[in-house]
This record gives sequence, C-alpha cells and structure tokens, in this order.
Amino acid sequence: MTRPPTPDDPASEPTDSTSANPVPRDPPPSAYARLIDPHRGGGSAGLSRRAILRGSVAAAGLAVLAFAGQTIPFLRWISFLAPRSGEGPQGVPINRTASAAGVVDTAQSGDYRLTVASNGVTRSLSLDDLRRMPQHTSELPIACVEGWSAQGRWRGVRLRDLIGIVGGGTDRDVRFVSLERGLYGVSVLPANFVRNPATLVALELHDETLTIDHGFPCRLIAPNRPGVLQTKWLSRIEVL
Ligand SMILES: Nc1nc2c(c(=O)[nH]1)N[C@H]1C(S)=C(S)[C@@H](COP(=O)(O)O)O[C@H]1N2
Ligand SMILES: [Mo]
Repeated sequence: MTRPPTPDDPASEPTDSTSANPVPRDPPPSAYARLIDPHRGGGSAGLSRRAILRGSVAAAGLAVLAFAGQTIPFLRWISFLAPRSGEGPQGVPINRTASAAGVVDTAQSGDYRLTVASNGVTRSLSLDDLRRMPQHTSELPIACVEGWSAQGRWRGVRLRDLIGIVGGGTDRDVRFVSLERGLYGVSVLPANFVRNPATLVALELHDETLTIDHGFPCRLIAPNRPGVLQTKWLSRIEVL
C-alpha cells in the first residue's frame, strides 16, 4: 500500500547514503515516534510498520557494512564501531549532518527566520534578533540512544523568554519544528521543561557559534531528554 507523503512522513526523510562517511543512524523504534510528538493524532500501526521496514533495511545495510569491513582499513573499521564520544566539531559527536538532513542552504540563508507562535500571535526572528535577546548558559549533555553522550556548554535564549514575546505562558507543551523534514524534524517539549530556566534555544556551543552540523542557526537543548528530542536547525516553535 502506498500513501501520499506528508511533510512529517518518516518515509520522506533524506537518507545518509550520499554522505561520504556513513554512520549508523538512531534506530527509530515506534515508541520513539510517540515520544517525538505525542500530540500527533492518527494510528501508530503505519508508523511501526515503517519502523519495522526501516529496521530490516538497516539490518541489510549492516550486513553489507560487515562484509565491506573486510576491505576497509582496520583502524577506520574500529572507529566505525567505537562509541562516538568526544569526536566531532566543538567536541560533541554529530548524529546527523546538515547535508544528510538536506538543510545546508536553508540553514545558512540570509532569509533565515525563526517563527515563534502562540495562540494566533506569530513573530519571525532573524538570527540577529535572537542574539540581541538576553543570553544564558546551560551545561547539559546530549545523550544519544546509540550509546554515546557528551557534555556541552550551550549558550542562547531561554525558551520561556522566547515564547514570552508572543504572549505564550509556561503551562503548555511546545512543539519544535526543524528546517529538516521527516521524523527527526519535530519534537514536543512538555510544559515542565518549558518552565525550566536551563532549557535554551542554543546559538552557541563551547563559546562558539553552533556549527551547522550541531544545528546552526539554533537548536533546542533541554535537560533530561533523549538526544533525539534535542531538535536541530529550528524553524518554528509553537506553543500548543
Ligand atoms: N533536526 C534534527 N534534529 C536532531 C537530529 C536529527 O537528525 N535532525 N538528531 C537528533 C539526535 S538522535 C541526537 S543524539 C542529537 C545529536 O546532536 P548533535 O548532532 O549536535 O550531537 O540531535 C538530535 N536532533
Ligand atoms: Mo541520537
């Protein structure tokens, strides 16, 4: 059965097959899909079927890689198997690169705006607008379900300040939408994390502008959440 692709259809995700350095992607179990957006209606049956399908594609891919492993240099193979901690720009591993996510141009465009919406009130903010707001620092890890975690010193705008400019309170869940389409391009943050002063829309990591692979122009970083929900390349923030 085929279905027309929808903007948040995981089947429309770009794949990593074109990236020069293939990395294992997060297994996207159906439970994760519910975690990513518990507000999304509709049956989960289709999702889990796709997840199963993707699982077998991934297994086939791993088998190919295991075979290819016999011909790739030993050290590279070891580094493929190693948990990715401490590697990557700014000392934090990359889960998915901007190019794999298809956001290289939109993320770096001069027309970039972050849209913030609550109750019909909408504001579009440029990166400079975000930089002019009060900046705060949070020491928070990225903890990936793949089995690595890395501590980061993030700096940016407090989420509660940001939604305050459209009159949004901190008693509602908030949805984050990425420039990237697909399963990883959206997450919902429960209200208690919205209130938390450590929850940032981060512009910097380790005192430098976020690299594009870490989510430039801005990304969500909140305490005590799986990495998959720390949405990169934010495009829209909606108070639900
Ligand atoms: N838009 C988007 N955000 C994303 C992802 C993604 O693929 N797309 N990957 C997530 C996952 S699984 C993890 S572990 C973290 C990793 O962040 P990092 O790549 O900056 O280390 O980003 C999360 N945010
Ligand atoms: Mo992850």
